[in-house]
Amino acid sequence: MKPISRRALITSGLAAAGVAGLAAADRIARRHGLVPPDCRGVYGPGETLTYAAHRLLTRDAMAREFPRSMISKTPFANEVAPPSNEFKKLQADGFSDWRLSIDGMVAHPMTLSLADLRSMPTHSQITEVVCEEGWSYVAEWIGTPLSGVLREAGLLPQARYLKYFSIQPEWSDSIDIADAHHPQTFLTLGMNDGELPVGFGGPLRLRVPRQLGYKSVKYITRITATDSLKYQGDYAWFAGI
Ligand SMILES: Nc1nc2c(c(=O)[nH]1)N[C@H]1C(S)=C(S)[C@@H](COP(=O)(O)O)O[C@H]1N2
Ligand SMILES: [Mo]
Repeated sequence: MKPISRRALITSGLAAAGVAGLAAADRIARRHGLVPPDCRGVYGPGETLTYAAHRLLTRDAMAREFPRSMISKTPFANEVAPPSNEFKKLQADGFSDWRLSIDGMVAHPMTLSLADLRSMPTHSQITEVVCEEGWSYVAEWIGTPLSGVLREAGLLPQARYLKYFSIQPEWSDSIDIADAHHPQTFLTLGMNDGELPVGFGGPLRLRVPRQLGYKSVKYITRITATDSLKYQGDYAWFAGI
């Protein structure tokens, strides 16, 4: 056999196996309810395979935590749009009027101030923010695990996703209930032993260290629990790392 035709044979064989594999994976994922909201379209089967594999294999795995000595000296804050007048007014009042509302599929919808959140159990983690553009930094994040807040709100068993909203309207996103309950998913109020700087999402940021940086949305104002989701983002909905 000439090398060229041999290579063609292997390539087409792999391609056929790949397609059969993705289709088979898609069927299995559907049977087990492991289908992400962006399962349609050209990348849909690939997204489904990634999501189903993560949920089956690494659902409870922890994001890597670092020693204090590895905290980045000059963490790189992603550029954000200039703050709105609404944000500036809240900032001028020391964020005393900042509120986080929790609604949707919960037994007790709540509206929490930053003081309310500070009175909840406080934890810290030293984890990495990994941007899809290829840069990252390590910082200490201080806050309260989202799972405790969801317990207080009485998250209903039929809820499958949480949508979360920023004071920057274009930065809403969503996670599944596994990540919502993950012990490292924090409502973050502090960073590196101090307040959470505005550049890094202060006064309130959702840290989702099991996923890429874009899921860690800054300036969180609302979380709503739902059983269905349409996803129209530019990036993959599930960005597990
Ligand atoms: N509200 C809001 N959240 C955001 C962003 C943003 O521009 N606005 N950028 C996202 C992206 S793409 C990344 S990689 C991280 C960057 O985090 P950093 O600014 O702390 O570096 O925040 C994410 N959360
Ligand atoms: Mo990013």
